[in-house]
This record gives sequence, structure tokens and C-alpha cells, in this order.
Amino acid sequence: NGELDAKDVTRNVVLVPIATIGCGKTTVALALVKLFGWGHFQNDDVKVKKGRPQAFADTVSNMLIVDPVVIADRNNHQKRERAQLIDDISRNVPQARFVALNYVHDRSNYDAIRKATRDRVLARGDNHQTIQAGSKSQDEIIEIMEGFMYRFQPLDPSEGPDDVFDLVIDMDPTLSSRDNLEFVIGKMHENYPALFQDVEMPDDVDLDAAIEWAMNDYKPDFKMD
Ligand code: IDP
Repeated sequence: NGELDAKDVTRNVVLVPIATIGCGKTTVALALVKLFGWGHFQNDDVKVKKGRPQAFADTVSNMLIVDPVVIADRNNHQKRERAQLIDDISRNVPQARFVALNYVHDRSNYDAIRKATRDRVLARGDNHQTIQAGSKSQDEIIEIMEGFMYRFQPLDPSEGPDDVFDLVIDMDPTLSSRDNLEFVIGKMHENYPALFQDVEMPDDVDLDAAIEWAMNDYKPDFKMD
């Protein structure tokens, strides 16, 4: 990588959410798929029991053969997960570029983030890749969410693995997915205009419709355990 100017990039871009549960990453990802036909792979769709991280990275790598941009949809909330994803994809696709969808988690903002993410997850019940709310008590769900928040390691571009990101898009987990979607598209368009050369840019109505679809029409494919 580093060969092409960002403005000339037309493929091999991996979007890496850095998030906890309920930030809206799957919703934003699905809306991007709907709008631009990008690739999207969710961690919980990994079917193998052993070597799951490697299988996740390999699937994302394979999708880059046909999809110009692929969203690696898992929390990636720890440096070791980000290092594994970046290393394994780079081995398969040396020219891959990584963009962080960085749902900023400042410890000082944790209460506001808790409120936003819990409200969403508890209100929407079963509509989630990691938490099948219907089969768990509210306390169990909150405990799982707290675990992710406790373990969260903020992005640090001054050292590995986070110094590899070609672009970091800072997002606010307390904002609506509609607002975060618009922000991501704006930043991607600004940095990688050639990715959008053959598409008509969505207007407000298109963005609303994509989020509406992501939140209401899409149903996750639950794993069987
Ligand atoms: P995650 O992938 O970060 O864990 P999602 O699954 O996208 O988060 O969202 C968690 C729940 O919140 C889902 O049921 C989703 O439909 C809902 N949701 C996502 N974004 C919004 C929003 O902006 N307002 C209200 N509910 C939302």
C-alpha cells in the first residue's frame, strides 16, 4: 500500500469499526451496503468453531476480490483484535487499506454512551448479531455490554496496530445511526473520491430510506448455540 494516492483508490478498502455493542455499527454497515453495494461480513456469521478470527479475516479478504469496500463488522474494541485483522488481511491482500470507524469511547463519556447503547439494544430485542435479547435477561445483556466497555482500548494512532489506519473517522456512539451514516459517507467521499466516481451520491431521502431498511427490514441470521 502507500503506492496509490488516496484520491485514486478504487478498491481494496476495509472499514474497521471500533465499537462496543449497540453503537449502531451493523445498522450503518447495512445502510452502506444498501446505498453502495459494498461488502459486509459479520463476526457471528463465521460458521467454523476453531480459528474464528482467521476465518473472519479470510472471508473479508475474499470479498475484496469483488467488492471495492468491505465492512469487517465486529467490535474490534481491543488492540489485539485490530492487529489480528490488519495482519491477516494484509497477508492475503498486501495492497489493502484500512479505515477506522472509530466510535469514540472516552471514559468521561461512559454514562452517556451506556444510556444510548442500552436504550437501543434493550428496545429492539432480538434484532442483534451478538445479543439475542429474547433469550437473555436485561441484567445479562447489560453485563455483556459492560464487559465490552470495560475492555475497550481506544484507538491510538501513535503506535501499532492503530498507526496503520489510512484514515480514522471519529464517530459519536450517542448520535443516531442516520447522522453517523451521513458523516461516514462524507468523509469517505472527501478522502476517496474515485470510489464514488460511478455512483450517484445519495440525498437525504436516500439516507433516511437506507437507515429505515437497515433498522426494520433486515433480520439477522442467528448462530445456533
Ligand atoms: P451494533 O452493531 O453496534 O451492536 P446495531 O445492531 O446496529 O449496533 O444497533 C443496535 C440496535 O439499535 C439495533 O436493534 C438497531 O436496529 C438499533 N439502532 C441502531 N441505530 C439506531 C438509531 O439511530 N436509533 C434507534 N435505534 C437504533
